[in-house]
Amino acid sequence: MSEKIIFVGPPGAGKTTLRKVFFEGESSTKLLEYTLEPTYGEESLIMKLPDLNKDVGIFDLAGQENERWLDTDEKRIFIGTKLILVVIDTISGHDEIFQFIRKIIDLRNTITPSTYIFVLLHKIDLVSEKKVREIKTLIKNKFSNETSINFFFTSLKREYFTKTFSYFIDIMKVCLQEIIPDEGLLLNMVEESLKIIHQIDKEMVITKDILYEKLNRPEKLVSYLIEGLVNKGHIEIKHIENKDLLSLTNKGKVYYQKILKDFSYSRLEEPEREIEIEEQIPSIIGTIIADKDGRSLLKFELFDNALKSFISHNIPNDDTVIPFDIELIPMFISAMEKFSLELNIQNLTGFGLKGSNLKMHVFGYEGYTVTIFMNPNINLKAIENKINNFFKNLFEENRDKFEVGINTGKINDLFPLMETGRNWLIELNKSYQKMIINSEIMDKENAKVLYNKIDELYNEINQEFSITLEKVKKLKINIMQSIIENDFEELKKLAKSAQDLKTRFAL
Ligand SMILES: Nc1nc2c(ncn2[C@@H]2O[C@H](COP(=O)(O)OP(=O)(O)OP(=O)(O)O)[C@@H](O)[C@H]2O)c(=O)[nH]1
Ligand SMILES: [Mg+2]
Repeated sequence: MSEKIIFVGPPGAGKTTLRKVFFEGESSTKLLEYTLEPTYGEESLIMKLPDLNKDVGIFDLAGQENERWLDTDEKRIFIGTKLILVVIDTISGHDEIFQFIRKIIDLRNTITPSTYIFVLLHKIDLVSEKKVREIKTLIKNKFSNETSINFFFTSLKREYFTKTFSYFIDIMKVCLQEIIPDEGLLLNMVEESLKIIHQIDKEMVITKDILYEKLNRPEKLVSYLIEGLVNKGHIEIKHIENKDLLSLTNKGKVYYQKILKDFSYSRLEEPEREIEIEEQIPSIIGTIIADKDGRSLLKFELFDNALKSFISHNIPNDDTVIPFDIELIPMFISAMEKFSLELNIQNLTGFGLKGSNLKMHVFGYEGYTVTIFMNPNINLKAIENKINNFFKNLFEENRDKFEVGINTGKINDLFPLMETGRNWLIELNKSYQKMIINSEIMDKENAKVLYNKIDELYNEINQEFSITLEKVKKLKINIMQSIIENDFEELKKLAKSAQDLKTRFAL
């Protein structure tokens, strides 16, 4: 199986530099120092991901030949591409930027509508923060109705390097989405559910039959989700002339328009946040325990309102915070479980959902599901046993109380457990951090720091040591691959090799 990514953009925007730094292991400092020749025609390479049984072909198109790629029959090159990476220099004029993006959107819409577009507004080191903010606002106004497009602000200068690398990891993840069940599946599911809302919202009033037809999903699944959404007060059903007419309640309307964006990869909703300031996200934020029907019973949080604060968004120009109703998540999970055969899902425990700043994972226990919310970069495997043991004990020791909760809906007896849960979360975070500090485990946060260090290490090695330089390049490529493949064991080995190289050369 192979996927295709195309770099396209005006001449001199930085396409080849980005390609060489992130896919060929070259040093960013070196490439910023010595300008590359403009690209002629098209250059390509293949990134192999054996663990995922996939290859990704990466095509870099010469900016000087854009007429050829965009206005002649050669635009065929875009057909079947999973992702178009549009690289544009942020110092370019607004009109130039928007016209180029518009052109690519139109091209995508006509010849390859399922292709995702990522626009990298590159070299932000050369412009003021004010200019970046201005462009963000303009983009939001101009392109908010477009689908399957995302914008990132990037630079290869040291202070932006790790962030830009993170974007490339995200880009690769999107490119490989279908085959990373851990992160893609539930996201799709939530999106599917939101499509129901979206469809109803679009039509204002719709009969159940037409809705089934339009969504083209198993009828039972859709009706189950509708039932849940009616119970939550987001949808209402009116029975008129033998037809069930669905419409959104006001509550549902406000809610879902925001949420649709919360769980897409869109980062445009965060224009006020500066690129350098990384919000510190705790390793494990909280958990929700629900019964098999998706009714939440109990919530543990690291601190009061921890889940809400990481899952919600500040809406610009309007200080209201619209929280995502996390208690809907167990409902989605339960729906998936009930219809897993129809949806062709085999392994139900271990789903993940990645929002913009957190990731969730579902553990199944007899009669219950436990959803853990965490930092998207953590290495869950390292603490899986601890989590399992804690919940097995919890359910065993409090069986009666949980049963009362399930059977009568009365959960007062469970409340004292919240304190226990919080203390456990605090301890779990501490022990996770300890393992990281002691290098017993690697996680993605760590791996990104390592990647940055290796990119710098290149400069410290004398150019005559060409074999070592090749090793450094290879190391960079391997780290990127292992992050994409979620291979934390391999990352640990790579960290060790990096350390060896560092002690030999960074004297
Ligand atoms: N300041 C700054 N310069 C950059 C950055 N990234 C790339 N450059 C510089 O931009 C110039 C052009 O880079 P290329 O990668 O050759 O541009 P390209 O898009 O491949 O150009 P064509 O091949 O003509 O289409 C080079 O001098 C790079 O060093 C960055 O993040 N910041
Ligand atoms: Mg080039």
